[in-house]
Amino acid sequence: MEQLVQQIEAYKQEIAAFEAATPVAVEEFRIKYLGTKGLVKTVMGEMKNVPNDRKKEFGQVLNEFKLFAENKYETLQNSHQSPAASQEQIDWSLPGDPVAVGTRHPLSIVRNQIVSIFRRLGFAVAEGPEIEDDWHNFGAMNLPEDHPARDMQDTFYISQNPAWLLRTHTSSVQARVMETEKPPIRVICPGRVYRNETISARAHCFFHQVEGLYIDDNVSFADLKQTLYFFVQEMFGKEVKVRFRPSYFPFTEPSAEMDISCLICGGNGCNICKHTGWVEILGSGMVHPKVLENFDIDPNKYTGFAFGMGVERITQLKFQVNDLRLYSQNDVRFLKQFTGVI
Ligand code: 2NL
Repeated sequence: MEQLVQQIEAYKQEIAAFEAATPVAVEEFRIKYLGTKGLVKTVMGEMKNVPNDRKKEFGQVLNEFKLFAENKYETLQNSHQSPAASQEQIDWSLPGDPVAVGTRHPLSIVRNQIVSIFRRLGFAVAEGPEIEDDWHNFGAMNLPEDHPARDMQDTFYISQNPAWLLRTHTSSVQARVMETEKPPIRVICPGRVYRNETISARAHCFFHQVEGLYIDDNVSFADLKQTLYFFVQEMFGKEVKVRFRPSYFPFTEPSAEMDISCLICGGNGCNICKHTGWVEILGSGMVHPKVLENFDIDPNKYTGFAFGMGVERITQLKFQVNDLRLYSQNDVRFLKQFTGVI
């Protein structure tokens, strides 16, 4: 028994001196001392050879030995769990996980292009609320009380308070600009607008507009034509032809709609231009004197032109999107086609 105790003491010294440079060495320690065939188990097996009256005393020695080995094992393990040690396990040469980058929505692409063309001409960008009152959306724009656009059938009114509505055009934003600023005014207003329409390939209950307004002394219809002609050339190319047709809007007088030569068939006639060779892209006109007066802008001193275009329409012509519903369905097969387009 004395010999056994001496042997255990020697093992303890061996354990105390044990050093592990790698996690593999730590595991070797566990197998050698604490494994099922390890030294601690072997020494414990000696208990049966110890005389009964000394079993208690030897039991204590064994317990202490076991604890000593276990503590050492824990210390070795901890020394290999430090951040420095765990970093050794990372293979820095492995390829990274791919990160999926989204694509810009076609309407955002085209809206940004429109905005950047007008910014180059000195137009500032203005935005405003989508929930409006009757005055900013209709009244200030010279829409009479009995105009069909004011009808419950055509406009979304807020049910809790019918004095509020969802704007039907971004003219309401220009109204707010005229309310707070003096001429010269030169702004474009991009934004979402709402109309109570049954959803189909050609109609939707919301769509996007860019409207423009330029008020100063001596602003003429020639300025309107040249500004919009420049826009078309920048947007669709130098070879595109334009024409203006007389039209009517309550907020402009005179009013004109602008057509461009069909991009699809080059003017020879196709489905898009209904075999006319021309497609309509925007409405415009000289700001109605009543609209100017609504904001205390003297129509004898100042004149202005305004225009409005649908972003969906311009996008349809640029990218041949022929169903309005595609814009809001968020089908990735559609959206992915604009990968890489800025
Ligand atoms: C269209 C036609 C138009 C305007 C919008 C406007 C704004 C003010 C004063 C006068 Cl503040 N007019 N906007 C003028 C003519 C036409 O839009 O077909 N839009 C899609």
